[in-house]
Amino acid sequence: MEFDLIVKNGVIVTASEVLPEGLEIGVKDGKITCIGTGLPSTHNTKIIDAEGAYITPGGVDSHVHLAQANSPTGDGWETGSRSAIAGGTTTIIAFASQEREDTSLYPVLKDYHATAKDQSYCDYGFHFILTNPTPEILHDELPVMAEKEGITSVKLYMTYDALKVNDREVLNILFACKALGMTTMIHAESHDMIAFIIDGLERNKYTEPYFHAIARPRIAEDEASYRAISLAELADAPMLIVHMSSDVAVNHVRDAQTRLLPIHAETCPHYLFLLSEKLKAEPHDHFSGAKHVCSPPLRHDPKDLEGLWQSIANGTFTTFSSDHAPSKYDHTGGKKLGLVDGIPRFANIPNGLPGIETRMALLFGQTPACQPLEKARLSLPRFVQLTATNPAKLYGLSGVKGSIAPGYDADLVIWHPKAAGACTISQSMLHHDMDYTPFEGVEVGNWPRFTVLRGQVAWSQAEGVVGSLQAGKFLMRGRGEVVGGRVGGVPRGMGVEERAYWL
Ligand code: DUC
Ligand code: ZN
Ligand code: ZN
Repeated sequence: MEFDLIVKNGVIVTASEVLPEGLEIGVKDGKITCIGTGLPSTHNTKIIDAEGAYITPGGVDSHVHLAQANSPTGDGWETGSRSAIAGGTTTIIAFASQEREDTSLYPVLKDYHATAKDQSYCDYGFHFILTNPTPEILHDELPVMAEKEGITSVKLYMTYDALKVNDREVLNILFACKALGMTTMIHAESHDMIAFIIDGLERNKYTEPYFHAIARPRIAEDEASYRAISLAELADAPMLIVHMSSDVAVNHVRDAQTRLLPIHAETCPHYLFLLSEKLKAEPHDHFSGAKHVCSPPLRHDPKDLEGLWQSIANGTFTTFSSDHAPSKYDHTGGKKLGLVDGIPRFANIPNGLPGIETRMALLFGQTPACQPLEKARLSLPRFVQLTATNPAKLYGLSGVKGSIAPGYDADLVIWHPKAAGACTISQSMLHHDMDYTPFEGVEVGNWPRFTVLRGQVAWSQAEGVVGSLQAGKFLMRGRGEVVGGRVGGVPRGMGVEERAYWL
């Protein structure tokens, strides 16, 4: 066989092991066709010498907001996917969002396809955000989405007036998705607790950005996470709780997983690296805390970070996503919507942080590749599970994305050998269309030297983004895999046959 590409002299990392040094990856027609030694090359074969560096699967970022109507100043597909590829991510799954007045998902999907087509440097898929789950949508449209359109996951919100669904609707969605092998993602924060606290803060004129973190306490995430898990348990349906920020809530996930429920959890870089002090005003800018407004909010205590790092290491988290949800800071349509007649009003600040490009390096920097063993927060295989293999499995891309193995798409991150890639994150080095990064000044021990998308170099740190804007293709996804736990259990306190009476 004549290979199109051979990557030599690397150390391949998979979700289960670090392979012996010196194995070569042979690529033909965009697929990994073999891993071995002494692979034959011809004058047509491109050779990349990894020079002893680690090679990990191209990142799968399964929580990304691009071209969203409610954040018009953030990234669209071109700049968001450019930023992804420059940070080692080769697949993104972004949100096609149903507005309350949308009574069908077909136009939503058509519009979202139109924004992404030929506008992506990396491969992509869509999740639906459901805000109006009518019986027609659940029973007539979702089956078509799953079986014909390749969309096998939905996200729900338990909070926000414009987006929230009630518990009955959550149940309806869980049952419908379970039947179709779709994964239900849920934003778990208690709407009424938060609304009550915001009223009090506004009455008492505590409206600076920092009070966003006071308005959404850990107990609000704790209560909603437990409720979401209980609803999933009643429905016997797999679920992923997105962007978990605090160990208080993650404990419910751990308990559920111990009982073998198919409950999955996601966390994001900002919850592992940043604290709520970032929402306080800088001396020269009383509104600067708005840059760090996201929901759930950054937490107060270094112990919160520590608890989440433990759940990264011990397997509780299934995925590590960016939740790239960008709104420009210095823009009256962005974060400065929260400056009303010059007065800060945190409740008006758009929620969300940019982070699509920094996700991979931030986590890789905490592995033994960049840290002495006693300081490393996670192993290299765990890095691969969280950033690529698990999201690919959970969202129906098994066998195609997220692994370095024959038959998979040749999506690779080739890191710098040893410490050659160490850098300090700064806005000036990034490729998003944003005016800040929340990780300004954070040091990382390495950065992707090359990102390879289906056998083509799309990012070279020496040359920049070298892939094409039309390179990214839409991914028709299959049924999601239950990564942890299993369906078929009996909810706590119920008899084995009870469900049969009401199903
Ligand atoms: N939820 C998200 O998933 N992203 C940004 C803000 C939010 O509430
Ligand atoms: Zn959310
Ligand atoms: Zn999000």
